[in-house]
Amino acid sequence: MASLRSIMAGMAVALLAMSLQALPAAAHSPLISSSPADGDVLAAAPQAIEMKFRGTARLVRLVLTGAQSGEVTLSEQHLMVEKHRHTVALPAITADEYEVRWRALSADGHVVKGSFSFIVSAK
Ligand SMILES: [Cu+2]
Repeated sequence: MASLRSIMAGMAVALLAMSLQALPAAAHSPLISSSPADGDVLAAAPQAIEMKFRGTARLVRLVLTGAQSGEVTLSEQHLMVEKHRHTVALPAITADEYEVRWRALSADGHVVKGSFSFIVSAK
């Protein structure tokens, strides 16, 4: 039969595991998904970039760079708006390999950042 001490130790481990899982979820707003997604190869240029965060987040920086075409100038309307799902309209972009580098503020003020890439293939 399990001793009281080992039951208590087991409960402590379970509680610790739960708190470790719960903390980042409550604290940060990581990116859950994007469209285009990382590694996507598209037959046509996307008209927007969509980014979905776990919680709400404010985009503070989003840079779209084409390997051949260079940095794409974007409107700044999407910046500093607190949302769960951000849609950033794009101008017409050419066939190229693109990287999106972004930085955002979680609702708790913590910074989250990352990058993803996609390809717009030539017709
Ligand atoms: Cu946080």
